[in-house]
Amino acid sequence: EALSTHYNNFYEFDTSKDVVDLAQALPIRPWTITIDGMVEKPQTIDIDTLLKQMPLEERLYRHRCVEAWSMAVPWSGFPLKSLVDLAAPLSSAKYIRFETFNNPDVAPGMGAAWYPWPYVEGLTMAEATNELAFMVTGMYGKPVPKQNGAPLRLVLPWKYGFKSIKSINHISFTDKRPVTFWQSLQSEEYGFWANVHPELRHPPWSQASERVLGSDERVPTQKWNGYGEYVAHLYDGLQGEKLFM
Ligand SMILES: Nc1nc2c(c(=O)[nH]1)N[C@H]1C(S)=C(S)[C@@H](COP(=O)(O)O)O[C@H]1N2
Ligand SMILES: [Mo]
Repeated sequence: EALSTHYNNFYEFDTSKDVVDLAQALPIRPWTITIDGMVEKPQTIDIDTLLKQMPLEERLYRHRCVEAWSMAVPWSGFPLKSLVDLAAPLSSAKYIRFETFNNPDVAPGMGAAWYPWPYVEGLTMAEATNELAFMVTGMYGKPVPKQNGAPLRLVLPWKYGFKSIKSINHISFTDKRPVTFWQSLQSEEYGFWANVHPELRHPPWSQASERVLGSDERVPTQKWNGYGEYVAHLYDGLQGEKLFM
């Protein structure tokens, strides 16, 4: 209770409320996504207009959290590559920068000045156009719940879960490597790449094994979260980078 009061004073909202309940305040219609930067077709597009143009499909992916748990999730959505094609990036574009809505009235935690809101993530163009990079609109055969990133989130199954930015409303194509939310907070622990590896991530805790949610099992963690045959080649020539943190 003391801790709860402490956090309530910081955040000025009722932290005893479950995040699932708080998340329901997020309006997800209308919702627009602004696509800009180094593209032939900058645009602000309504989510439903976008979805009509995207090839929707279902995928079952392993999900590996940096806090050493894992699960398999049946997602629905469309390949990020389809959205990249819609934007028609210029050859000068080297990275994509993703940004979340920023509204402390709806998401009171965003009022906390010690976090660099809004949430920002980034990918290289090669990563973004890889067949595994997936834009999610649903899970378990239903629209994705607000607490899980409605109406549009990213899923990158070979990277730690925190790369999977939720509730995206801004996608920029750029020649500068984006500085991600967690990098700007703690660059020693959270890098740009964040690919899953059982041995190489910076401490404080081991990534050698993972707790499988919903069971008492711990299983060994796999490099690239098991997706190496699809993604390992993306990193040829980048061995000098801290690919696994
Ligand atoms: N938009 C947005 N996406 C985000 C985050 C965030 O704060 N905002 N946090 C990331 C981190 S660090 C984690 S651990 C997961 C948390 O998702 P969960 O609450 O569904 O477990 O979302 C990731 N995606
Ligand atoms: Mo996290």
